[in-house]
Amino acid sequence: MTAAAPARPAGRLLARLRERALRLGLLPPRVTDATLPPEVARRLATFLEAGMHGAMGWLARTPEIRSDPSRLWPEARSALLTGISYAPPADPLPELAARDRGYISVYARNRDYHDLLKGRLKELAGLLAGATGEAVKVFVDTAPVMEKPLAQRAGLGWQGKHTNLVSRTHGSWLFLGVILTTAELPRDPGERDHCGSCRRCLDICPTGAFPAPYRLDARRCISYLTIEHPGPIPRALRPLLGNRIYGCDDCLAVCPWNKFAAAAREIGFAARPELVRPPLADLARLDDPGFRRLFAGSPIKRIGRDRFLRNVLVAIGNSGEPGLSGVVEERLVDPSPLVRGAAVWALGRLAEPSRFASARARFAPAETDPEVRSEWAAAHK
Ligand code: B12
Ligand code: SF4
Ligand code: SF4
Repeated sequence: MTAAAPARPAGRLLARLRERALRLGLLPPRVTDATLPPEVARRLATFLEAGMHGAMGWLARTPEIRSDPSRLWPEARSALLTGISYAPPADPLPELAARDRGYISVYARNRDYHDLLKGRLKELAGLLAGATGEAVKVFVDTAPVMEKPLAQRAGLGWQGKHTNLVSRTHGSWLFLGVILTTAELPRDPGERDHCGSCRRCLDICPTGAFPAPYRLDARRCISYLTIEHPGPIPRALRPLLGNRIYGCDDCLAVCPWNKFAAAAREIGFAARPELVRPPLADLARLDDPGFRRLFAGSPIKRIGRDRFLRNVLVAIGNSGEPGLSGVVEERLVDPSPLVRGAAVWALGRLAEPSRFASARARFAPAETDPEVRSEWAAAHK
Protein backbone atom coordinates (compact mmCIF):
# COMPACT_ATOMS: atom_id res chain seq x y z
CA MET A 1 0.00 0.00 0.00
CA THR A 2 1.57 3.38 -0.94
CA ALA A 3 0.33 6.93 -1.42
CA ALA A 4 2.13 10.14 -2.21
CA ALA A 5 1.61 13.08 0.15
CA PRO A 6 3.75 15.64 1.92
CA ALA A 7 5.53 14.45 5.05
CA ARG A 8 4.21 15.83 8.35
CA PRO A 9 6.05 16.30 11.63
CA ALA A 10 6.26 12.84 13.23
CA GLY A 11 4.84 13.97 16.59
CA ARG A 12 1.60 15.20 15.06
CA LEU A 13 1.31 12.14 12.86
CA LEU A 14 1.76 9.78 15.80
CA ALA A 15 -0.84 11.70 17.78
CA ARG A 16 -3.29 11.28 14.89
CA LEU A 17 -2.48 7.57 14.62
CA ARG A 18 -3.07 7.10 18.34
CA GLU A 19 -6.33 8.96 18.20
CA ARG A 20 -7.53 6.91 15.20
CA ALA A 21 -6.42 3.67 16.89
CA LEU A 22 -8.48 4.51 19.96
CA ARG A 23 -11.51 5.22 17.79
CA LEU A 24 -11.00 1.83 16.13
CA GLY A 25 -10.92 0.16 19.56
CA LEU A 26 -7.17 -0.55 19.28
CA LEU A 27 -4.39 0.14 21.73
CA PRO A 28 -2.44 3.30 20.85
CA PRO A 29 0.33 2.09 18.53
CA ARG A 30 3.92 2.18 19.74
CA VAL A 31 6.98 2.32 17.55
CA THR A 32 10.15 0.26 17.48
CA ASP A 33 12.89 -0.85 15.06
CA ALA A 34 11.94 -3.22 12.27
CA THR A 35 14.54 -5.65 13.64
CA LEU A 36 14.87 -7.90 16.69
CA PRO A 37 17.88 -8.49 18.97
CA PRO A 38 20.01 -11.62 18.25
CA GLU A 39 18.84 -13.48 21.39
CA VAL A 40 15.37 -13.80 19.81
CA ALA A 41 16.84 -15.76 16.89
CA ARG A 42 18.85 -17.92 19.32
CA ARG A 43 15.77 -18.69 21.40
CA LEU A 44 13.69 -19.52 18.36
CA ALA A 45 16.49 -21.85 17.17
CA THR A 46 16.59 -23.60 20.57
CA PHE A 47 12.81 -24.08 20.45
CA LEU A 48 12.92 -25.50 16.92
CA GLU A 49 15.98 -27.71 17.49
CA ALA A 50 14.20 -29.34 20.43
CA GLY A 51 11.22 -30.02 18.14
CA MET A 52 8.93 -28.06 20.46
CA HIS A 53 6.93 -26.77 17.52
CA GLY A 54 5.53 -30.27 16.92
CA ALA A 55 3.66 -30.49 13.62
CA MET A 56 3.75 -26.70 13.00
CA GLY A 57 6.31 -27.11 10.20
CA TRP A 58 5.57 -23.57 8.96
CA LEU A 59 7.23 -22.20 12.15
CA ALA A 60 10.52 -23.87 11.18
CA ARG A 61 10.46 -22.94 7.51
CA THR A 62 12.26 -19.57 7.48
CA PRO A 63 13.56 -18.93 11.02
CA GLU A 64 16.08 -16.31 9.84
CA ILE A 65 13.22 -14.24 8.37
CA ARG A 66 10.83 -14.90 11.27
CA SER A 67 13.31 -13.63 13.81
CA ASP A 68 14.25 -10.50 11.85
CA PRO A 69 11.51 -8.47 10.12
CA SER A 70 14.14 -6.55 8.15
CA ARG A 71 14.88 -9.79 6.27
CA LEU A 72 11.20 -10.15 5.44
CA TRP A 73 11.14 -6.61 4.10
CA PRO A 74 14.60 -5.00 3.84
CA GLU A 75 13.19 -1.51 3.15
CA ALA A 76 11.19 -1.47 6.42
CA ARG A 77 12.51 1.16 8.85
CA SER A 78 9.96 1.11 11.69
CA ALA A 79 7.46 -1.27 13.25
CA LEU A 80 4.24 -0.04 14.83
CA LEU A 81 2.75 -2.38 17.38
CA THR A 82 -0.83 -2.34 18.51
CA GLY A 83 -3.36 -4.78 19.89
CA ILE A 84 -6.95 -5.25 20.90
CA SER A 85 -8.35 -6.50 24.18
CA TYR A 86 -10.59 -9.55 24.35
CA ALA A 87 -10.77 -9.61 28.15
CA PRO A 88 -13.82 -11.59 29.33
CA PRO A 89 -16.23 -9.96 31.81
CA ALA A 90 -15.42 -12.60 34.46
CA ASP A 91 -12.87 -15.31 35.19
CA PRO A 92 -13.75 -18.11 32.71
CA LEU A 93 -12.01 -20.94 34.60
CA PRO A 94 -15.00 -21.92 36.81
CA GLU A 95 -16.67 -23.05 33.56
CA LEU A 96 -14.24 -25.98 33.49
CA ALA A 97 -16.21 -27.59 36.31
CA ALA A 98 -19.19 -28.49 34.07
CA ARG A 99 -17.76 -31.78 32.79
CA ASP A 100 -20.56 -32.66 30.38
CA ARG A 101 -20.05 -29.26 28.70
CA GLY A 102 -17.22 -28.18 26.43
CA TYR A 103 -14.82 -25.35 27.21
CA ILE A 104 -14.02 -23.12 24.22
CA SER A 105 -11.20 -20.66 24.73
CA VAL A 106 -12.34 -17.07 25.30
CA TYR A 107 -10.60 -15.92 22.14
CA ALA A 108 -12.75 -18.17 19.94
CA ARG A 109 -16.24 -17.48 21.25
CA ASN A 110 -17.21 -15.09 18.49
CA ARG A 111 -15.50 -13.58 15.45
CA ASP A 112 -12.12 -14.57 14.07
CA TYR A 113 -9.70 -11.97 15.43
CA HIS A 114 -7.48 -12.17 12.34
CA ASP A 115 -10.23 -10.69 10.15
CA LEU A 116 -11.37 -8.10 12.66
CA LEU A 117 -7.92 -6.83 13.63
CA LYS A 118 -6.51 -6.90 10.11
CA GLY A 119 -9.29 -4.66 8.78
CA ARG A 120 -8.60 -2.06 11.44
CA LEU A 121 -4.84 -2.28 11.03
CA LYS A 122 -5.27 -1.59 7.34
CA GLU A 123 -7.25 1.53 8.14
CA LEU A 124 -4.52 2.73 10.49
CA ALA A 125 -1.82 1.86 7.97
CA GLY A 126 -3.75 3.74 5.28
CA LEU A 127 -3.63 6.87 7.41
CA LEU A 128 0.12 6.45 7.88
CA ALA A 129 0.73 5.84 4.17
CA GLY A 130 -1.45 8.77 3.17
CA ALA A 131 0.28 11.18 5.54
CA THR A 132 3.86 10.17 4.75
CA GLY A 133 3.85 8.78 1.22
CA GLU A 134 5.75 5.80 2.63
CA ALA A 135 4.98 2.11 2.09
CA VAL A 136 3.21 0.02 4.76
CA LYS A 137 2.40 -3.67 5.36
CA VAL A 138 0.13 -5.12 8.04
CA PHE A 139 0.48 -8.43 9.89
CA VAL A 140 -1.78 -10.36 12.27
CA ASP A 141 -0.42 -13.79 12.97
CA THR A 142 -0.31 -14.78 9.30
CA ALA A 143 3.26 -13.99 8.18
CA PRO A 144 6.63 -15.09 9.58
CA VAL A 145 6.88 -12.22 12.07
CA MET A 146 7.51 -12.70 15.81
CA GLU A 147 4.88 -10.39 17.17
CA LYS A 148 5.48 -10.82 20.92
CA PRO A 149 9.16 -9.82 21.09
CA LEU A 150 8.44 -6.90 18.77
CA ALA A 151 5.58 -5.79 21.03
CA GLN A 152 7.83 -5.96 24.08
CA ARG A 153 10.45 -3.92 22.29
CA ALA A 154 7.84 -1.30 21.43
CA GLY A 155 6.73 -1.17 25.07
CA LEU A 156 3.21 -2.59 24.67
CA GLY A 157 3.95 -5.06 27.46
CA TRP A 158 6.40 -7.85 28.30
CA GLN A 159 6.60 -11.55 27.51
CA GLY A 160 5.50 -13.17 30.73
CA LYS A 161 6.59 -16.56 32.03
CA HIS A 162 3.70 -18.09 30.04
CA THR A 163 5.47 -16.59 26.96
CA ASN A 164 2.56 -14.34 25.97
CA LEU A 165 2.60 -10.58 26.09
CA VAL A 166 1.24 -9.12 29.34
CA SER A 167 0.22 -5.49 29.54
CA ARG A 168 0.10 -3.48 32.73
CA THR A 169 -3.28 -2.12 31.66
CA HIS A 170 -4.87 -5.05 29.79
CA GLY A 171 -3.32 -8.09 31.48
CA SER A 172 -2.92 -11.22 29.31
CA TRP A 173 -6.09 -10.86 27.18
CA LEU A 174 -4.65 -9.14 24.12
CA PHE A 175 -4.34 -9.89 20.44
CA LEU A 176 -1.37 -8.29 18.70
CA GLY A 177 -1.02 -6.60 15.32
CA VAL A 178 2.01 -5.19 13.49
CA ILE A 179 2.45 -2.49 10.85
CA LEU A 180 5.82 -2.39 9.13
CA THR A 181 6.66 0.78 7.26
CA THR A 182 9.47 2.37 5.29
CA ALA A 183 8.81 5.55 7.32
CA GLU A 184 11.46 6.47 9.88
CA LEU A 185 9.50 7.23 13.08
CA PRO A 186 10.66 8.13 16.59
CA ARG A 187 10.99 5.02 18.83
CA ASP A 188 9.08 4.39 22.03
CA PRO A 189 10.85 2.85 25.02
CA GLY A 190 10.47 -0.92 25.52
CA GLU A 191 8.80 -2.55 28.54
CA ARG A 192 10.62 -4.50 31.24
CA ASP A 193 9.55 -7.76 32.89
CA HIS A 194 7.05 -7.38 35.74
CA CYS A 195 6.55 -11.09 36.58
CA GLY A 196 8.78 -10.94 39.64
CA SER A 197 8.57 -14.09 41.76
CA CYS A 198 5.07 -14.98 40.52
CA ARG A 199 4.73 -18.38 38.84
CA ARG A 200 0.97 -18.88 38.80
CA CYS A 201 0.81 -19.54 35.06
CA LEU A 202 3.53 -22.18 35.28
CA ASP A 203 1.90 -23.98 38.18
CA ILE A 204 -1.62 -24.14 36.78
CA CYS A 205 -0.77 -25.60 33.36
CA PRO A 206 -2.72 -28.91 33.23
CA THR A 207 -0.19 -30.64 30.96
CA GLY A 208 3.10 -29.31 32.35
CA ALA A 209 3.86 -27.56 29.06
CA PHE A 210 6.50 -25.19 30.49
CA PRO A 211 9.92 -26.88 30.70
CA ALA A 212 11.16 -23.62 32.29
CA PRO A 213 9.80 -20.11 32.86
CA TYR A 214 9.47 -18.20 29.54
CA ARG A 215 9.71 -21.44 27.54
CA LEU A 216 6.78 -23.40 26.14
CA ASP A 217 6.86 -26.91 24.71
CA ALA A 218 3.99 -26.51 22.25
CA ARG A 219 3.69 -30.29 21.88
CA ARG A 220 2.23 -30.44 25.38
CA CYS A 221 0.11 -27.28 25.16
CA ILE A 222 -3.65 -27.90 24.93
CA SER A 223 -3.97 -24.99 22.54
CA TYR A 224 -1.60 -26.78 20.15
CA LEU A 225 -3.14 -30.20 20.75
CA THR A 226 -6.73 -29.08 20.12
CA ILE A 227 -6.06 -26.61 17.26
CA GLU A 228 -2.81 -27.33 15.43
CA HIS A 229 -2.14 -31.02 16.01
CA PRO A 230 -3.48 -32.96 13.02
CA GLY A 231 -3.67 -36.61 14.13
CA PRO A 232 -4.87 -38.45 17.21
CA ILE A 233 -3.98 -36.63 20.44
CA PRO A 234 -1.21 -38.58 22.25
CA ARG A 235 -2.89 -41.05 24.64
CA ALA A 236 -0.96 -39.95 27.73
CA LEU A 237 -2.12 -36.35 27.31
CA ARG A 238 -5.81 -37.02 26.62
CA PRO A 239 -6.90 -37.27 30.27
CA LEU A 240 -5.18 -33.95 31.00
CA LEU A 241 -7.30 -32.02 28.49
CA GLY A 242 -10.42 -32.25 30.68
CA ASN A 243 -13.27 -30.60 28.77
CA ARG A 244 -11.11 -28.10 26.83
CA ILE A 245 -12.25 -28.62 23.25
CA TYR A 246 -10.69 -25.60 21.51
CA GLY A 247 -7.68 -23.77 22.95
CA CYS A 248 -6.91 -23.22 26.61
CA ASP A 249 -6.94 -20.17 28.86
CA ASP A 250 -5.59 -21.45 32.16
CA CYS A 251 -2.19 -19.75 32.10
CA LEU A 252 -3.68 -16.47 30.87
CA ALA A 253 -6.61 -16.44 33.29
CA VAL A 254 -4.55 -16.78 36.47
CA CYS A 255 -2.24 -13.85 35.68
CA PRO A 256 -2.56 -11.27 38.47
CA TRP A 257 -2.12 -8.44 35.98
CA ASN A 258 -5.62 -9.20 34.64
CA LYS A 259 -7.06 -7.34 37.60
CA PHE A 260 -6.25 -4.10 35.78
CA ALA A 261 -8.05 -5.27 32.61
CA ALA A 262 -11.52 -3.91 31.92
CA ALA A 263 -13.84 -6.26 29.99
CA ALA A 264 -13.34 -5.90 26.22
CA ARG A 265 -15.62 -3.33 24.58
CA GLU A 266 -15.35 -4.97 21.18
CA ILE A 267 -18.76 -6.42 20.38
CA GLY A 268 -17.16 -8.86 17.90
CA PHE A 269 -15.48 -10.60 20.85
CA ALA A 270 -18.53 -10.78 23.15
CA ALA A 271 -19.18 -14.49 23.70
CA ARG A 272 -21.94 -16.05 21.63
CA PRO A 273 -24.11 -17.75 24.27
CA GLU A 274 -24.19 -21.07 22.38
CA LEU A 275 -20.37 -21.22 22.56
CA VAL A 276 -20.23 -20.93 26.34
CA ARG A 277 -20.52 -24.33 28.04
CA PRO A 278 -22.04 -26.05 24.97
CA PRO A 279 -23.38 -29.56 25.75
CA LEU A 280 -20.81 -32.11 24.54
CA ALA A 281 -23.58 -34.47 23.42
CA ASP A 282 -24.90 -31.88 20.94
CA LEU A 283 -21.43 -31.14 19.55
CA ALA A 284 -20.67 -34.85 19.07
CA ARG A 285 -23.64 -35.08 16.69
CA LEU A 286 -22.47 -32.28 14.36
CA ASP A 287 -22.17 -33.26 10.73
CA ASP A 288 -20.12 -31.17 8.30
CA PRO A 289 -22.88 -28.71 7.28
CA GLY A 290 -23.95 -28.33 10.93
CA PHE A 291 -20.36 -27.63 11.96
CA ARG A 292 -19.95 -25.02 9.24
CA ARG A 293 -23.19 -23.33 10.20
CA LEU A 294 -22.37 -23.19 13.90
CA PHE A 295 -18.86 -21.87 13.34
CA ALA A 296 -19.35 -19.51 10.38
CA GLY A 297 -17.07 -16.48 10.93
CA SER A 298 -15.40 -18.19 13.90
CA PRO A 299 -11.73 -19.25 14.08
CA ILE A 300 -12.96 -22.75 15.01
CA LYS A 301 -14.13 -23.32 11.44
CA ARG A 302 -10.47 -23.45 10.40
CA ILE A 303 -9.78 -26.79 12.12
CA GLY A 304 -12.64 -28.57 10.36
CA ARG A 305 -15.36 -30.83 11.68
CA ASP A 306 -13.27 -34.00 12.14
CA ARG A 307 -10.54 -32.45 14.28
CA PHE A 308 -13.18 -30.64 16.32
CA LEU A 309 -15.12 -33.84 16.93
CA ARG A 310 -11.88 -35.59 17.95
CA ASN A 311 -11.56 -32.95 20.68
CA VAL A 312 -15.21 -33.28 21.71
CA LEU A 313 -14.88 -37.07 22.04
CA VAL A 314 -11.74 -36.76 24.17
CA ALA A 315 -13.67 -34.36 26.42
CA ILE A 316 -16.56 -36.84 26.62
CA GLY A 317 -14.06 -39.54 27.56
CA ASN A 318 -12.93 -37.26 30.40
CA SER A 319 -16.46 -36.39 31.52
CA GLY A 320 -17.00 -39.34 33.86
CA GLU A 321 -20.58 -39.49 32.51
CA PRO A 322 -21.47 -43.07 31.44
CA GLY A 323 -24.74 -41.59 30.19
CA LEU A 324 -22.81 -40.18 27.23
CA SER A 325 -21.86 -43.69 26.03
CA GLY A 326 -24.75 -43.75 23.55
CA VAL A 327 -23.65 -40.62 21.72
CA VAL A 328 -20.10 -42.01 21.60
CA GLU A 329 -21.31 -45.29 20.09
CA GLU A 330 -22.95 -43.35 17.25
CA ARG A 331 -19.47 -42.10 16.27
CA LEU A 332 -17.91 -45.60 16.10
CA VAL A 333 -19.15 -45.72 12.50
CA ASP A 334 -18.18 -42.15 11.63
CA PRO A 335 -16.66 -41.77 8.14
CA SER A 336 -13.56 -40.10 9.66
CA PRO A 337 -10.97 -42.47 11.18
CA LEU A 338 -9.81 -39.59 13.42
CA VAL A 339 -13.30 -39.40 14.91
CA ARG A 340 -13.76 -43.18 15.13
CA GLY A 341 -10.45 -43.55 16.97
CA ALA A 342 -11.36 -40.88 19.52
CA ALA A 343 -14.77 -42.54 19.97
CA VAL A 344 -13.14 -45.87 20.77
CA TRP A 345 -10.99 -44.18 23.42
CA ALA A 346 -13.95 -42.33 24.92
CA LEU A 347 -16.06 -45.48 25.07
CA GLY A 348 -13.22 -47.33 26.76
CA ARG A 349 -13.20 -44.64 29.46
CA LEU A 350 -16.95 -44.41 30.00
CA ALA A 351 -18.81 -47.60 29.22
CA GLU A 352 -19.39 -50.59 31.48
CA PRO A 353 -16.95 -53.42 30.56
CA SER A 354 -19.73 -55.57 29.07
CA ARG A 355 -21.03 -52.68 26.91
CA PHE A 356 -17.52 -51.93 25.67
CA ALA A 357 -16.86 -55.62 24.94
CA SER A 358 -19.99 -55.94 22.84
CA ALA A 359 -19.14 -52.76 20.88
CA ARG A 360 -15.66 -54.12 20.24
CA ALA A 361 -17.05 -57.48 19.08
CA ARG A 362 -19.40 -55.67 16.71
CA PHE A 363 -17.13 -52.98 15.20
CA ALA A 364 -13.45 -53.87 15.68
CA PRO A 365 -13.25 -56.84 13.26
CA ALA A 366 -14.47 -54.74 10.32
CA GLU A 367 -12.15 -51.79 11.07
CA THR A 368 -9.57 -51.24 8.34
CA ASP A 369 -7.79 -48.08 9.51
CA PRO A 370 -4.54 -48.96 11.34
CA GLU A 371 -4.84 -46.05 13.83
CA VAL A 372 -8.39 -47.02 14.80
CA ARG A 373 -7.39 -50.68 15.04
CA SER A 374 -4.64 -49.68 17.46
CA GLU A 375 -7.21 -47.74 19.54
CA TRP A 376 -9.35 -50.88 19.82
CA ALA A 377 -6.29 -52.91 20.76
CA ALA A 378 -5.14 -50.39 23.38
CA ALA A 379 -8.51 -49.85 25.06
CA HIS A 380 -8.65 -52.05 28.18
CA LYS A 381 -11.91 -53.60 29.36
C1 B12 B 1 2.94 -20.56 17.06
C2 B12 B 1 1.95 -19.84 17.92
C3 B12 B 1 1.29 -20.57 18.91
C4 B12 B 1 1.71 -21.98 19.30
C5 B12 B 1 3.03 -21.88 20.10
C6 B12 B 1 2.97 -20.80 21.20
C7 B12 B 1 4.30 -20.24 21.63
N1 B12 B 1 4.34 -19.74 22.85
O1 B12 B 1 5.25 -20.25 20.87
C8 B12 B 1 0.48 -22.48 20.09
C9 B12 B 1 -0.46 -23.21 19.15
C10 B12 B 1 0.77 -23.40 21.28
C11 B12 B 1 -0.15 -21.16 20.51
C12 B12 B 1 -1.01 -21.04 21.58
C13 B12 B 1 -1.59 -19.85 21.98
N2 B12 B 1 -1.58 -18.68 21.29
CO1 B12 B 1 -0.48 -18.39 19.77
N3 B12 B 1 0.74 -17.85 18.32
C14 B12 B 1 1.68 -18.47 17.71
C15 B12 B 1 2.39 -17.53 16.72
C16 B12 B 1 1.85 -17.81 15.32
C17 B12 B 1 3.92 -17.59 16.70
C18 B12 B 1 4.58 -17.61 18.10
C19 B12 B 1 6.04 -17.90 18.01
O2 B12 B 1 6.77 -17.24 17.30
N4 B12 B 1 6.51 -18.96 18.74
C20 B12 B 1 7.87 -19.39 18.74
C21 B12 B 1 8.49 -19.14 20.11
C22 B12 B 1 9.93 -19.66 20.19
O3 B12 B 1 8.51 -17.75 20.26
P1 B12 B 1 8.04 -16.99 21.57
O4 B12 B 1 6.78 -17.61 22.09
O5 B12 B 1 8.07 -15.53 21.31
O6 B12 B 1 9.23 -17.47 22.51
C23 B12 B 1 9.96 -16.56 23.23
C24 B12 B 1 10.13 -16.98 24.67
O7 B12 B 1 10.11 -18.37 24.72
C25 B12 B 1 11.40 -16.30 24.99
N5 B12 B 1 12.38 -17.06 25.77
C26 B12 B 1 12.87 -18.27 25.53
N6 B12 B 1 13.77 -18.59 26.47
C27 B12 B 1 13.84 -17.55 27.32
C28 B12 B 1 14.59 -17.37 28.44
C29 B12 B 1 14.45 -16.15 29.13
C30 B12 B 1 15.26 -15.96 30.33
C31 B12 B 1 13.56 -15.15 28.68
C32 B12 B 1 13.39 -13.86 29.39
C33 B12 B 1 12.79 -15.39 27.53
C34 B12 B 1 12.95 -16.57 26.87
O8 B12 B 1 12.09 -15.95 23.80
C35 B12 B 1 11.41 -16.51 22.70
C36 B12 B 1 11.58 -15.58 21.52
O9 B12 B 1 11.04 -14.31 21.78
C37 B12 B 1 1.92 -16.11 17.25
C38 B12 B 1 1.70 -15.03 16.19
C39 B12 B 1 3.01 -14.48 15.70
N7 B12 B 1 3.20 -14.49 14.41
O10 B12 B 1 3.85 -14.08 16.49
C40 B12 B 1 0.58 -16.45 17.99
C41 B12 B 1 0.29 -15.71 19.28
C42 B12 B 1 1.53 -15.76 20.12
N8 B12 B 1 -0.76 -16.54 19.97
C43 B12 B 1 -1.59 -15.88 20.61
C44 B12 B 1 -2.59 -16.46 21.44
C45 B12 B 1 -3.72 -15.57 21.90
C46 B12 B 1 -2.49 -17.81 21.84
C47 B12 B 1 -3.30 -18.52 22.94
C48 B12 B 1 -3.58 -17.68 24.16
C49 B12 B 1 -4.63 -19.05 22.32
C50 B12 B 1 -5.46 -19.90 23.25
N9 B12 B 1 -6.18 -19.30 24.20
O11 B12 B 1 -5.50 -21.10 23.13
C51 B12 B 1 -2.37 -19.72 23.27
C52 B12 B 1 -1.39 -19.40 24.42
C53 B12 B 1 -0.46 -20.53 24.78
C54 B12 B 1 0.84 -20.02 25.41
N10 B12 B 1 1.01 -20.10 26.71
O12 B12 B 1 1.71 -19.50 24.66
C55 B12 B 1 -1.36 -14.38 20.51
C56 B12 B 1 -0.73 -13.92 21.83
C57 B12 B 1 -1.04 -12.47 22.17
C58 B12 B 1 -0.24 -12.05 23.38
N11 B12 B 1 -0.86 -11.30 24.26
O13 B12 B 1 0.91 -12.38 23.51
C59 B12 B 1 -0.38 -14.28 19.26
C60 B12 B 1 0.67 -13.19 19.33
C61 B12 B 1 -1.30 -14.06 18.03
C62 B12 B 1 -1.80 -12.62 17.93
N12 B12 B 1 -1.53 -11.96 16.83
O14 B12 B 1 -2.40 -12.07 18.82
N13 B12 B 1 0.26 -20.13 19.70
S1 SF4 C 1 -2.57 -22.65 27.17
FE1 SF4 C 1 -3.10 -24.23 28.70
S2 SF4 C 1 -1.92 -26.05 28.15
FE2 SF4 C 1 -1.06 -24.30 27.01
S3 SF4 C 1 0.60 -23.58 28.31
FE3 SF4 C 1 -1.21 -22.37 28.90
S4 SF4 C 1 -2.12 -23.54 30.60
FE4 SF4 C 1 -0.67 -24.91 29.57
S1 SF4 D 1 0.95 -15.34 35.90
FE1 SF4 D 1 2.66 -14.37 36.99
S2 SF4 D 1 4.49 -15.31 36.08
FE2 SF4 D 1 2.77 -15.73 34.68
S3 SF4 D 1 2.83 -14.06 33.20
FE3 SF4 D 1 1.42 -13.41 34.83
S4 SF4 D 1 2.74 -12.26 36.27
FE4 SF4 D 1 4.09 -13.42 34.93
